[in-house]
Amino acid sequence: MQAFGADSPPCAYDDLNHADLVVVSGYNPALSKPVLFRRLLAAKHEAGAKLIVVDPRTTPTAAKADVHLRIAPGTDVALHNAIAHVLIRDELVDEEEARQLTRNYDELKRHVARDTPVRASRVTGLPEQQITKVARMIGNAGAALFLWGQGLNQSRVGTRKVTTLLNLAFMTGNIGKPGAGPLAVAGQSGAMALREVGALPHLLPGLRLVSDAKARSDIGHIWGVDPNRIAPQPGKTLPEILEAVDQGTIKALWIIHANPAATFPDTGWARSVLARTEFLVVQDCYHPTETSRHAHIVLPAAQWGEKTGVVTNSERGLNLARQAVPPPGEAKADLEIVMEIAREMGFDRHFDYASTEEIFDEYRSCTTGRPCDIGGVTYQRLATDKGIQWPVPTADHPGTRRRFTDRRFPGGKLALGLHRHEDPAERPDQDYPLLLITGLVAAQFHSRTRTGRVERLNRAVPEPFVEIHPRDADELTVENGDLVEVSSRRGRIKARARVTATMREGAIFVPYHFGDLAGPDQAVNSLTIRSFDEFAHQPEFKACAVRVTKA
Ligand SMILES: Nc1nc2c(c(=O)[nH]1)N[C@H]1C(S)=C(S)[C@@H](COP(=O)(O)OP(=O)(O)OC[C@H]3O[C@@H](n4cnc5c(=O)[nH]c(N)nc54)[C@H](O)[C@@H]3O)O[C@H]1N2
Ligand SMILES: Nc1nc2c(c(=O)[nH]1)N[C@H]1C(S)=C(S)[C@@H](COP(=O)(O)OP(=O)(O)OC[C@H]3O[C@@H](n4cnc5c(=O)[nH]c(N)nc54)[C@H](O)[C@@H]3O)O[C@H]1N2
Ligand SMILES: [Mo]
Repeated sequence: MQAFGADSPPCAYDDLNHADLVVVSGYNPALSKPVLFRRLLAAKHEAGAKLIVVDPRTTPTAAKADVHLRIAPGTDVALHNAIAHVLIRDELVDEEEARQLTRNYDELKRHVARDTPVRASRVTGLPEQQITKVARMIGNAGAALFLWGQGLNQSRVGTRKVTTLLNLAFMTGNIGKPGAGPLAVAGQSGAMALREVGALPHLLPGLRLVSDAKARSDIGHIWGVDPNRIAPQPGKTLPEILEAVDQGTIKALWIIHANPAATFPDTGWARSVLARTEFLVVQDCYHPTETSRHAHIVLPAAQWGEKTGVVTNSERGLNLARQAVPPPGEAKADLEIVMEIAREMGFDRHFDYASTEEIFDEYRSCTTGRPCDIGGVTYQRLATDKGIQWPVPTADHPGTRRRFTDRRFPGGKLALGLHRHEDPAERPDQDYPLLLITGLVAAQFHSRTRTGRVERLNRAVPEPFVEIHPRDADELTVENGDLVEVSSRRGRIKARARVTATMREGAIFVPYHFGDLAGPDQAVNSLTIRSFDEFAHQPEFKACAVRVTKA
């Protein structure tokens, strides 16, 4: 929103097949998005695209890179600014184009004037020649595609990391043409849809802002409710909700489809808050979960194969997912549960839908004239037009592969992010000398409510492990396979050491999937810190100070 003036995903997966250069930053799709990654490797093989990976670890993704920047955790803004510096210094920017595309190119030029690779090298730990080389690869690419993941987002400066990465695409004209631009791949299949339908605290359906009076009036009209009853101020984000429960201003909490007692940072705190909630309802497909354990009422929910609905993927493509099997026992689709409760509360008139198709059709009418206009999409059409990409305003519209080919943006011109590097909230010190990176493994999904039940997956990764560099391990006299204790100012876990040179010195990696139901001393998020991005409220899951000792 800061860069484009609105939530505006420009690219398509197809761009992978047209790029000369793909920059992957803080993202490990070899494990987290294997289908996409196979497509990336195939494109690399067929079209000879080069791959740059920025990651503190030599992940399976980084192992396939032409250039791997093994960056010091949390220092991406310094790297991005130095790359911008070299692009300008080496005259790799078409300045006329950059001024046409962006509103503040000359300000950026001044902003990065002193951000030489030598200076950035001291912050990022990267050789200055490598920074220069990568900048030249970006500057000389015919079409460069930028992909990133939680290594950028999950930081107290996550928005800054991302917008300074976008700078590199915008100043080199890598937008609105095949093979070029920022392709943000969402973590979960419905993440894009959450934004479109308004299921974030600051949004209404059709990518509208609750703070916009016209938006409230439009949506109030469609819903048949008085627009004055739609709150003009954004709702609370998850960290703010838990804070409010802690302070007693929220007394009742209804959690649908989340397990924060395992996945929120500093879970010792989160758990104690949830345990003290005056009235806690948890709606989940499984029980107990780390969260449902604290519930006064558990509502059994159907999961994805047991219900019908539309999902939107990261390239704005819509797919109809049809029910494959009936839900077991008393379980019902979330939607049905929500509607039943709404009716009990007296909102019968507003919740009398007979099918998800009826709801989809109402939602379509919310998108008229909006960037995500899907007026031309019906359940019937989705049976054949699989993955059709919005906007699709009319029935005869073919869908939109990539946006901004006319280079007209929601905010007029693109905005470049002018930011400085700032350290993570916690730095290594004498007591806690190592930096903890958490992330995923291929064999487990999130808090393991599902993958934890699959024997083969559990055999692959049965418990947390700690990746540690041989020199750090030596100093601690820790050997491969040793049981170690990892502790932070907030908690501690026990885990097996994996001594490996794929890890950066001074940092360790622990997969985050394990909560306190996995076993004693396994709740990985008991270590992480409640530090959040200033705009997006993403937790800083990739950097907190820890100590490792032999258990
Ligand atoms: N198997 C499996 N697949 C999944 C999921 C799962 O749980 N299991 N979850 C899904 C979801 S919801 C999501 S959001 C995605 C997440 O997918 P990814 O974003 O690919 O996964 P992560 O492991 O969180 O982080 C990516 C990388 O960021 C690196 N990193 C850490 N700190 C920094 C830094 O400061 N700078 C840079 N440049 N890199 C850094 C880490 O070393 C890590 O390799 O995966 C999705 N896919
Ligand atoms: N340390 C650390 N922590 C992290 C991360 C990290 O990289 N490091 N990654 C973060 C990221 S990117 C994410 S996305 C979060 C994920 O965090 P969560 O969303 O809290 O994790 P899940 O385990 O997916 O929890 C979803 C719950 O919903 C249930 N469920 C599944 N399908 C349905 C359904 O259709 N209806 C209902 N009602 N329930 C359902 C599942 O059984 C599960 O209990 O974790 C975050 N936590
Ligand atoms: Mo995620």
